[in-house]
Amino acid sequence: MTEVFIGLGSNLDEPLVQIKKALEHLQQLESVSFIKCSDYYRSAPMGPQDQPDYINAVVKVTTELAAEDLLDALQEIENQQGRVRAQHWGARTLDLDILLFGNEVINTERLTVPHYGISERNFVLYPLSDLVPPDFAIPGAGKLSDLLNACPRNGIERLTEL
Ligand code: A4P
Ligand code: MG
Repeated sequence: MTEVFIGLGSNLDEPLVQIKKALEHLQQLESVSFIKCSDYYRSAPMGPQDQPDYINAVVKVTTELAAEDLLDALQEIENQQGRVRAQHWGARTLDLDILLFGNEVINTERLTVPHYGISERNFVLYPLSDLVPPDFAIPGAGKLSDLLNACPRNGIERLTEL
């Protein structure tokens, strides 16, 4: 069993609905046990600015799957929810990223884990901090509290009314 953190992001077609639907899809996977989801956050787009704000969250699961098999399952959910790969860092109905896969460091053609943006993205670090203690260590990047201190909030907002 591996403990895995998955990042969720959406900024098209009712993002909040997309995130909730993605969580349902994740819960339906037989090979994945759902543990806990962070709060939802609204964040300004990283990348092209002519796109809507994002809703982001992080979810903690356990799985018996190998990392690339989990990636297959996540990409299938992205596709089910109408993901079209058009522009790099462009608008999307759903993005599911494997942020952490246990303590594993993976560098294959299809997979870089820990996710390459984990240590500097406000929309990853803030939701992650809902799920783990401040001294949580990210392989190769250090303590979560130090990463958070170094990361500009850039207006990220925790959603309270859903
Ligand atoms: N891939 C490699 N490592 C991973 C991993 N750890 N998890 C490969 C998931 N996939 C991984 O991804 C391209 C390829 O990355 C996959 O086929 C997989 O084999 P993609 O989802 O098709 O493309 P992408 O998401 O457009 O590219 P990229 O570089 O992954 O973008 P990001 O890093 O996901 O960023 N702004 C805000 N506020 N919130 C956001 O959530 N998201 C993005 C996308 C841009 N701006 C954002 C947000
Ligand atoms: Mg992605």
